[in-house]
Amino acid sequence: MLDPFYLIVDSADWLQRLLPCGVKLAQLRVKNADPAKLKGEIVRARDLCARHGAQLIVNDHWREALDAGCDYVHLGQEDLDDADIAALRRADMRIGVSTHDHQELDRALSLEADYIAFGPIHATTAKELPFAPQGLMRLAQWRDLVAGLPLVAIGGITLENCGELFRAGADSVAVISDVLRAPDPEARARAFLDATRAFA
Ligand code: TZP
Ligand code: MG
Repeated sequence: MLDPFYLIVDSADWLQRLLPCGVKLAQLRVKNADPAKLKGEIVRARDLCARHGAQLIVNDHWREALDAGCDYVHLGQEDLDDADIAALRRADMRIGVSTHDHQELDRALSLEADYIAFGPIHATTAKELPFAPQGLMRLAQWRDLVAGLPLVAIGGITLENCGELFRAGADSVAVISDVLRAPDPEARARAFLDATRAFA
C-alpha cells in the first residue's frame, strides 16, 4: 500500500530538505535535464530515499531508473508508448500510471499497473493538461473501477482539500505546489504528514 502523502519534487535538493520531515513516498519529476545531470539527480534521490526509509518513484526516465537500480517508476500514457514494460518487470520494477479517461485506465489496468494516478482533480498550474478538472464524483468512480489497486489523486491538491479526496476513495494524494511553493515548505510537508496519517 502507498503512503497517503505522495510528494512530487523536481530535484534531489528538495528531497534533502523534505525527507527529514518524515516524507516516506516521493517522486522525482525532472523535465528537460541534460543526461549527465539527470543521472546524478536520480542516483542522489535513490540514496537519499534509501537513507530516510522512503520509497522513491522516478517519473518518465525508466531507462535511467533501471540503470540506477531503482524499483519504482511513474509513467504517463506517452511514456507507455516506448517503455519496455517486459524489461521493467524482469527487473522487478513497479510501475505507476497516470490516467485521465476510461481508455487510459483500461490500458493501465491491462498492463497491471501497481497504482493508478487520476487527475487533475482540481485546476493545476504545475502541468498543462488537455483535461478539465475531474472533481470528486469522478474520483469516486475511479475508486470503483480500479477496485483493489492503490489510487493516487493528483492536481490542485492542498492541505485544506485533501481530506475529501480520501473520503472519495483516494489512497494517496500527490502534491507539488502546495508544498514546494509554500512560504515554509518543511512546515507544510509536516502538516500534510499529520493530516494524511489518519487515512493510512
Ligand atoms: N499530473 C496531473 S496534475 C499534475 C501532474 C504532474 C500537477 C500537480 O501539481 P499541483 O501543483 O499539486 O497541482
Ligand atoms: Mg511522463
